[in-house]
Amino acid sequence: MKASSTEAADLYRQMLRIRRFEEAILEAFPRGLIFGTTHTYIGQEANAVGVLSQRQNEDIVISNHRCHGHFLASGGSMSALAAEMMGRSTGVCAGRGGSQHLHWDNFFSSGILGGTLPLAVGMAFAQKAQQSGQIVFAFTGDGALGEGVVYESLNMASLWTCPVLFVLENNRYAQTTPVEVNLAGGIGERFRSFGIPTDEQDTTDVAKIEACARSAVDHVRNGKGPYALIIHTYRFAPHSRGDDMRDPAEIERFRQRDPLKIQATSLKKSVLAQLDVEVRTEVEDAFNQAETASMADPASLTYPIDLIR
Ligand SMILES: Cc1ncc(C[n+]2csc(CCOP(=O)(O)OP(=O)(O)O)c2C)c(N)n1
Ligand SMILES: [Mg+2]
Repeated sequence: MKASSTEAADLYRQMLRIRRFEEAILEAFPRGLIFGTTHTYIGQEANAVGVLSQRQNEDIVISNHRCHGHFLASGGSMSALAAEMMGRSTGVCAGRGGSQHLHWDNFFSSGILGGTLPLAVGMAFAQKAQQSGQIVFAFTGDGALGEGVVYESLNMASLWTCPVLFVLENNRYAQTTPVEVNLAGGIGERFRSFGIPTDEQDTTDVAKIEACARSAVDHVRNGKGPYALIIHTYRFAPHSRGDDMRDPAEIERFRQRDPLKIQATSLKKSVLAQLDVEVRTEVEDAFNQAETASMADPASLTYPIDLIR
């Protein structure tokens, strides 16, 4: 089924929002505006946007350290995300979580590699028990496949027919380690050995990812149990901010399949120009709002300690 021009433009707009937001984050760092570290989603935008186009309002999304794209594609507020990273009281978690630790509505992220999968499976099991009809989208990277807890989670997800879609974003590196150096066998086999069906795609075409996500989500939503969508992708920016040991020629080669460039080919120049202005304005406004907000109140951090006492 071919997307209408409005749908095609919306997919592009959502990817552009993530791209421009992440670029602004990288620019804000040297200005001393951001606390902690950050992992940008530049180059991987088609995954979040394509997959989460199939999300229904009450569905749950669980993400990892590279979570900004997933958050924005889930409908999260751009200004609250910028504020969170600047430690402001108006941030997603009132400025206490930073780049990696977000909780808003049914969106959760954590920087503990692999640790998000048992959470995802537990939440999916709860949805099944409550017959809520909600499903869980669990985004994870290739590097997390080195964590043992991932396999306990896959086992339980399959055994208990949990409504969870695993989205494995293989950007071919875990920090600076190429996937070939730390992963024996294949990625798909790891899921299939637990009886979890897979779809494996090497693409940055958002329309294609959306179509694959549609069948994957159909499977999960219809009570058939977990499913894994494995997407071979690439990040254009460093792992976090400056740690890049990849061959520049390799990065350049992958830039030829920039998801934004691919999607732009199906849109008119006038539409692209209009979206460019709209998104630039949105990002500028988001950063201005965040920058002028009050800092997080350190006193609010004592809340969990009081609870223990
Ligand atoms: C349990 C744990 N070990 C180590 C780290 C440090 N760490 C942060 S990101 C990362 C690599 C992640 O690689 P991958 O899962 O492929 O995600 P990508 O960064 O490529 O998106 C590591 C080792 C961590 N956050 N958590
Ligand atoms: Mg990776």
